[in-house]
Amino acid sequence: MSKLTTLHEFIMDRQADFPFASGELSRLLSDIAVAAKIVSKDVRRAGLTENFLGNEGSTNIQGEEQQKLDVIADRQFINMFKTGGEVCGIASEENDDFMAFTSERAKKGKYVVLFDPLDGSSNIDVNVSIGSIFSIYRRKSEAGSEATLEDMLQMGCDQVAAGYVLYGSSTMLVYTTGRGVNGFTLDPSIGEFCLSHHNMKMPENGRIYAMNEGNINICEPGIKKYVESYCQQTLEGASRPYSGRYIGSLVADFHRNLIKGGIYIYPDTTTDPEGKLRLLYECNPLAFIAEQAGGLATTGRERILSIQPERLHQRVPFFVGSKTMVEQAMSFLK
Ligand code: FDP
Repeated sequence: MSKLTTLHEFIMDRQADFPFASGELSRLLSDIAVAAKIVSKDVRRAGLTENFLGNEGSTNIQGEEQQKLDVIADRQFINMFKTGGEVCGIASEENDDFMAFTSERAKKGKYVVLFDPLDGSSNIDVNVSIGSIFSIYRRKSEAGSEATLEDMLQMGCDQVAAGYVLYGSSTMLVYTTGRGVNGFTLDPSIGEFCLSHHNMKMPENGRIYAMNEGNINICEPGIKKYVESYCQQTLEGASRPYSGRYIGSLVADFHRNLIKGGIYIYPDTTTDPEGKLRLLYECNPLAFIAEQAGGLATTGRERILSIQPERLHQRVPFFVGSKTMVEQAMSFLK
C-alpha cells in the first residue's frame, strides 16, 4: 500500500520551492483547508437542519438572494483569515466592500484573499454540487498599515495562489501556486485532505460544452453559431456533436472539464451586458488554475489574467477550458 500524502505534508514539501519563503503562505493554505473542512461538514448536513437550508432573507451587492449557507461559509472563511495572522484584508463576493483587518497582527500580514465562499448557491437546496473559490495576492500597501482597495484590484496574473473546494460526491480541494495544479480529496474517516490528483492537466481538446442555453438568443450571434453549427453539428470522425453538460455550478462544471476536457461559456448577454461571473472571485482564480493545467481562459476576446480590475464586483464574459476548444469558440467571435 502506498503512503498517503496529506495536504499539509504536501504544502510543507512545496515550501522548499520558494527559497525565501517564511511559511506564511503555507500557513494560509493550511488555514483555508481547515475552513473548507468546516464548511464541508455544514454542507454535508444541509438537509438535516433548518439552520442551513433556504434564504437568509437578505440580498448581496449584486442583488442576489443570499442563502443561509452562503452567509455561514462567508463568516467561517472570514473568521479564519482574520485570526490567522497572514492576511491583512479580504474581499468576498457576499460583501459590498472589502474588509481591512485592524488588529496589529493582521496589519503585518503579507497577503490579501479574494473569495467566493459558496459558489453555485442556487443549487444548495436541491443537493447539487457547490464550491468555494479563493485567490491570494501579495499586498501592495506597506506591511503594518491597513489593506487598501489597490491591494484587492490586482491583475489575475499577479496571483500567488488560487484554488477551489468542490463539495461534490466527495469534497476536493484543488489549488495552484503557479507550479502546476494538484487535487486533494477529503478522507472523512481521518478528516484530512489527501493527494488524489497529482499534477492535473486539462486535456488539450474535449467534447463537452457547458453553457446556459436558455440564453442562446440573447447573446451575440457568433456564440449561437458556435453552439448550433459547430458543437451540435454531426460530423463523423470529428467526435461531434459534442455533449452538452451544464450543472449551473461553476466549480463543478469547471472541475469536470478540467478532468475530462471541455469548455464552459458564460458570455455577455443583452440582459447582462458584462456577463454574469465576477472577475475577482470566480474568473481570475479559475483562469489561473486553467492556465497552469494547460487550458485557456478568456473573455472571448482577451486573456482573463491580463485584465486590470476596476471594481471589486466587476463582471466579465468567461470562456474557460481545453485550449483547442476555447480557441475554436473564440474564432466564431472574430
Ligand atoms: P449561482 O448563481 O447559483 O451562484 O456565479 C454564480 C453561478 O451560480 C455559477 O456557479 C453558475 O455557473 C452560474 O452562476 C449559473 O448561472 P445561470 O443560472 O444564469 O445559468
